[in-house]
Amino acid sequence: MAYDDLRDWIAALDRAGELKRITTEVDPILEVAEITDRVSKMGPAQSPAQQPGGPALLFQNLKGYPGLQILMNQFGSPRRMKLALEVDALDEVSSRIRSFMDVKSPQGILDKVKMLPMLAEMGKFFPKTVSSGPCKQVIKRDNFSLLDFPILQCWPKDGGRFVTLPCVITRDPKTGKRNVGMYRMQVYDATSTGMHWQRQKVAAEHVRDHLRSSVEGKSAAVDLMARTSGGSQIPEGAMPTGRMEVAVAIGTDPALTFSAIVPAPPDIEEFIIAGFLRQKPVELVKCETVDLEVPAISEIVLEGYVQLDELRREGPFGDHTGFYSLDDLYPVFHVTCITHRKDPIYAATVVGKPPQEDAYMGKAVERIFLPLMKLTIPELVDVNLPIEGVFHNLMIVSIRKSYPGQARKVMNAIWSLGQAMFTKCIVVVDEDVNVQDLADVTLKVFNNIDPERDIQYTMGPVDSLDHASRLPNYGSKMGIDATRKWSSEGFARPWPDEITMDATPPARVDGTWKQLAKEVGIG
Ligand SMILES: Cc1cc2nc3c(=O)[nH]c(=O)nc-3n(C[C@H](O)[C@H](O)[C@H](O)COP(=O)(O)O)c2cc1C
Ligand SMILES: [Mn+2]
Repeated sequence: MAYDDLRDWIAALDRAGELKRITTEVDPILEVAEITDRVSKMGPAQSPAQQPGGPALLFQNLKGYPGLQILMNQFGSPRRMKLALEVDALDEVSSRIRSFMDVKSPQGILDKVKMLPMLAEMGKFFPKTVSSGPCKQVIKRDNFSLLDFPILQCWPKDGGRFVTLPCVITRDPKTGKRNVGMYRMQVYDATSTGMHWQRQKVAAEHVRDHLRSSVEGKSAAVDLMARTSGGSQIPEGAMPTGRMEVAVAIGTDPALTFSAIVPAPPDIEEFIIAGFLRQKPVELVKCETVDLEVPAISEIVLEGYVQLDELRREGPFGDHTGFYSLDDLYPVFHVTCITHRKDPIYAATVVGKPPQEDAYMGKAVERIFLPLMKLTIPELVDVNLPIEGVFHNLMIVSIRKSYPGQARKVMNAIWSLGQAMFTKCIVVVDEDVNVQDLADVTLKVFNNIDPERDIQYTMGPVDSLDHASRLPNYGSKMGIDATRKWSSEGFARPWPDEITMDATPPARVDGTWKQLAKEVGIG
């Protein structure tokens, strides 16, 4: 049963004992983030009854914002992430994806009949446009202000207040397809914000497509791209003018919010992904002032545009790397209309030193994408993105190795696979290593490598949040081939056996273990 909207989801969290209401007065400036950070770092040690992540928090008494509420930490634990996607295990989502990928060409009428339920289910993925919805309860075409909402400042050195959980909707000018991406927005004033889509993200490409189509000829387009590398470079020379429309939905059902962070191929609309996850179509309504659609159930909708020739300093911002991301140049979002529900609930998150809420969102992506990664990397067995590796710094993968050099082939495949291109360090192990067990990984990897031989460096795009790369967005990456080396890979020495006790003595020891344990003092 899909969650209808944010309120339905809040009610479900409440029923599951996963929500706490905070009625003490709290300031959206620094305090909400501080409280949420403390709660999100609560773990079994602090509260044995609790799982890691602490509860979701509904702040009901906000300094300066009477009557408004903020929802924080909604995805902030393994259990809530599963609840959000309505599964008992995240692997259920991967199995559903696999079942759609496993479709064979039907051999006869019976096979075709068997496919019908699947086709019927697919019908639920596609969004529906409806004539109106709760997000239109209040429509403000003028006299609106972003400052009417309890937008957070999270960290002391942040450049200001940031919208931290927005679903940013843009349209591909070539195909007309819509994209939903989560890109933070720094509030500049009542009607404008920054738009932090990083250079390699889909909405940034939409901007570039508008720019490309504003010049004549391919060489002019090549020249324009070189001059306007977005983000970190000030464009040299005259820029084409024009606008790109943008709509932002804040506070939706959890499947939709989650779909905005999913690293989907650019041509797949996140509305379809959300429909797949919730098994019910996303309902969309037309915007008032731009040619875009937004989820009808959104708590708050911001409509507006970015100017193609305008960039402004954005940041710094305390980021999920545990460091402030440096300020840089990004487009400016100009708001033309705000619509919202009555007494809107503002949904936000805080990112900073892990673990925080985004860790569990990232872990869900890791599980859900494994079968999709296996499509292009069939030898892949398992993947672990350790939380402290902040997703783009470290990926550990196990493979079923069957030919020389295969670990390096896998690294290169990962570096060319969507947003996995950002991975700064890839560790490849054999399938007998459990990548989820960092102790096992550490033991095997560092025993098994000859660093000079087994480390592969490459250059390419890196995450915009990487503060160590020699240039913004461009730097080096490293892969460690920690698989066992074969003679066909030039390894001429014998390979030692791993230590395991054979069966006979342990069986004898097992038999007398009770007595032995007493003598050792552990029984
Ligand atoms: C809480 C949170 C905040 C994020 N903020 C940004 C951001 O400011 N800029 C950005 O480019 N990506 C950000 N991301 C990652 C993107 O949402 C993610 O890469 C997504 O796949 C982008 O969608 P797209 O592939 O449609 O561009 C954030 C993710 C999360 C979970
Ligand atoms: Mn996308």
